[in-house]
Amino acid sequence: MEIKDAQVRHEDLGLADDDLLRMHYYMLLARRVDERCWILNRQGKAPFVISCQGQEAAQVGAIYGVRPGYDYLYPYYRDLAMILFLGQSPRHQFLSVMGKREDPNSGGRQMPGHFSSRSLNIVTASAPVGVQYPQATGTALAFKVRGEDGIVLVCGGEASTSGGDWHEAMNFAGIHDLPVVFLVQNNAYAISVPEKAQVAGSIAKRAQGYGFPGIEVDGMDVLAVYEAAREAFERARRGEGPTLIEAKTYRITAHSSDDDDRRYREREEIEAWRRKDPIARFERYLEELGVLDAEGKEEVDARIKAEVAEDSRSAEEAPPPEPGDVFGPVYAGR
Ligand SMILES: Cc1ncc(C[n+]2csc(CCOP(=O)(O)OP(=O)(O)O)c2C)c(N)n1
Ligand SMILES: [Mg+2]
Repeated sequence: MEIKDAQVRHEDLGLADDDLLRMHYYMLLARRVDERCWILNRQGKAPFVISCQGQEAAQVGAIYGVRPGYDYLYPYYRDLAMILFLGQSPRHQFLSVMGKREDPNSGGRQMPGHFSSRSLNIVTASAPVGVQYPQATGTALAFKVRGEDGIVLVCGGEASTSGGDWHEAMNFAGIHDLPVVFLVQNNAYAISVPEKAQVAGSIAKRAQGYGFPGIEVDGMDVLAVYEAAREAFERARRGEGPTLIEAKTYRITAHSSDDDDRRYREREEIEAWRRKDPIARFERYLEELGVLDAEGKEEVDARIKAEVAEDSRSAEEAPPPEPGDVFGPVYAGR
């Protein structure tokens, strides 16, 4: 299979070198935090891990045009790179996977991947696949009713588009021209179910039936995703309504730490996708530009690894929840 390097060029998008380095930093940070989570899992310290590996370009490319704390994000469980970009720290992620009391998402009571932050406008998902879509659409309606120019980014995997919630949300957003962007991260599998057994036709083309644009984009190219998302956000801010973006990507790891993917996919397939790794691909582009050479790459990786090691260590030392915390914030107090 031919590997194409960044066909979208940053100059055409008005991005400066610093933007490129920032995108690279968050992609690599997400990868290193994710890898550390698997180590914590194998050490018996994190009972469950669900990964973003392979999807970092789709996530950073999309979130880069979101205004933290103003626009809203309805993420799904793989969106670690988005969460880090918006302002949660690696320590927050480690607190979450180890179920610690200080976990900012739920005080250690939810499964990992249920990201939330009031100050960052990240709204937690419920566990059933796809429930975030109508909720996100409701938030977009609120922006419209208030006459504010906020936008909502809502994410899910390709299998979430088989659920009724996705179609209801798409339809409602289309009727009311709501400022919501649907980002489907099509990673080719829903646990063991391959895309061809899960998705009829094209996801991107379905948007046409709901009266708004649907775009298919190379989800391994951070700049291609950035371009598509930025156009979608601008359209939403102009009051012209929703956009659907289908980012074609791949899940490099097993579905979760509870899944044995040797049962349903060939190692060669994973290796072929690893050769298209979105981070390595972007690094080749940056090297070609002269923005990041081998030495610079090593320096940033060493800095990230040190940050990850320190945050992991300090999260490990953090206390577990108290037994009484189980009665904590479930219902609003009087
Ligand atoms: C309604 C519902 N059915 C089944 C599940 C179990 N489940 C969790 S994730 C998942 C796969 C979803 O696949 P996809 O939407 O493609 O996202 P991916 O995990 O591939 O990123 C399934 C079936 C669930 N959480 N909710
Ligand atoms: Mg999938």
